[in-house]
Amino acid sequence: MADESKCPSVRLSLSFLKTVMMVVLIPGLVFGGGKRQDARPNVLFIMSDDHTTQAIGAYGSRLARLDPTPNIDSLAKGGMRFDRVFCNNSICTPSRASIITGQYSQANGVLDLTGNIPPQRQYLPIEMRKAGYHTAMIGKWHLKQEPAAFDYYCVLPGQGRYFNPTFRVRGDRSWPHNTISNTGQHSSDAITDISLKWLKNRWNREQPFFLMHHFKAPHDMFENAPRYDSYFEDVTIPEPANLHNQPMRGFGSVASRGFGSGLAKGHESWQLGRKLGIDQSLKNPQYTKAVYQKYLKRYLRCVKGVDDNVKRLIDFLRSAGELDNTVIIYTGDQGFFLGEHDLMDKRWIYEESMRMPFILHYPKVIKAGSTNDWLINNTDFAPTILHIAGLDAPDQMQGSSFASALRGDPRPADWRTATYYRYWMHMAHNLRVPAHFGIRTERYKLIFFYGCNPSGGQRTPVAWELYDLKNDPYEMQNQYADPEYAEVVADLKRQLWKTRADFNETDRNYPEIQAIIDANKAGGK
Ligand SMILES: [Ca+2]
Repeated sequence: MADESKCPSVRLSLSFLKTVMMVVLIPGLVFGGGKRQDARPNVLFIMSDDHTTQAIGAYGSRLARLDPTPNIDSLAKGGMRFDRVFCNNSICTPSRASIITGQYSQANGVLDLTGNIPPQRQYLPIEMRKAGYHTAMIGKWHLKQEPAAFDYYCVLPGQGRYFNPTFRVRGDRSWPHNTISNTGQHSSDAITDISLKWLKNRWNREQPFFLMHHFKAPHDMFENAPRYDSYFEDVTIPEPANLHNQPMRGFGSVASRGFGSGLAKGHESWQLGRKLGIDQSLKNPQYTKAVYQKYLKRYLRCVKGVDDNVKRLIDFLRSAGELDNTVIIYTGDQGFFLGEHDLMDKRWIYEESMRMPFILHYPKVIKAGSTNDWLINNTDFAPTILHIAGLDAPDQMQGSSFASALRGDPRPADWRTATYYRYWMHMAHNLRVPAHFGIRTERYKLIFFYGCNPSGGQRTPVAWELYDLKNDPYEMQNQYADPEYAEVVADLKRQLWKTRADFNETDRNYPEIQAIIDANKAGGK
């Protein structure tokens, strides 16, 4: 059992006082106005795991009519909903690494689930703490090494458990051997209890807080708290238009069509239906429908548990008189497929997986109910949070602050026109997603499937894909070979190679992949 009292105390230092002065001196963006001596706002960063925009009411998808997230929606209603926020690598550990470091995968070294971020490179909490914020990391961490850059941490080991979760904390022994357990609790309730306890008893109120509150839910396999067992029991969950008879001919390419794992019989390398206990004698479409209903209900019950616990955090801040002094961010670590294209899970560059929910509540600065459509990615989160705290991002961060958007400022003239994406884990985990990279602009998405591991190994077909998101928001028609799009393709390729060079995301360290790129740079299927 750990002794939590061993957390290092936080010292008010000269550099902290200097930073308070800087807030007043940095022109253009002054947040704050709380009662304490340090007027900067608290930052509550709430992140769930695999909570996708389709399952958030405020994003207005087919599921919005089920009202799955009234409390998260209330943050959007009183704040700003960001509509074009994307991860650059749609899987847990790499996305979290980009958020903590403000860097793309190759710069922070976390290409896949085996990566880690040591304390000296946990740049976001390092900077926030240095600037006098009281920092805490509570919930799912998934970056393997000790979150030692935070004043306080209480984190799940790896994925953690849905029920009776164990947490790693600071204590007498070395990381990761100090643990506490929350017997009899669901992880969403336990994580929120710990955050509330920290806010009530451990937060030094002379300092603004920076709390990263990370739910485990709704990561698969979804297990909800028993109080939600009957939630949506008698409801038929609306299906996406592209659930059945997928993948259709226009979708994808030889490199992607039929890959991945889905819900339909015959497209389930991950055996989702079997794992959900679906009657194996059923045939499509009844089989697909049965898998879908069970998959979605289990997912949405976990989402409900997240949303109810978000309310507990909001209620506490209100009762403590801190709601107006707190920037509340709600996001998920990536998107997720809920049957679209007959796909499950994430990993793909396609919209449902690449897009992140991002809602920011701060009524002192944001006009209630506003929206934003800048092309933002998860390397921008750290620079933005630092900006809100009155700080410049350190040079090694590759993302850019979008904090000026909160005031409704126009998009800066030099803002990115394309956001980069790369998925490395070729054909992993019986989910059979081939490795690929690409860019998304406001209107288009260009994808290159290179079809191998960093060191070669198993090969799958190589191909390019192009989607025109203005005319085809659900990415049903690959336009790469259409001569009408030839100029668009040429322009996107120029942007792709430039973006890769700008962020040191080239493949010069991976000769097997570079050879495939060189052979297919101009053409491809
Ligand atoms: Ca995740």
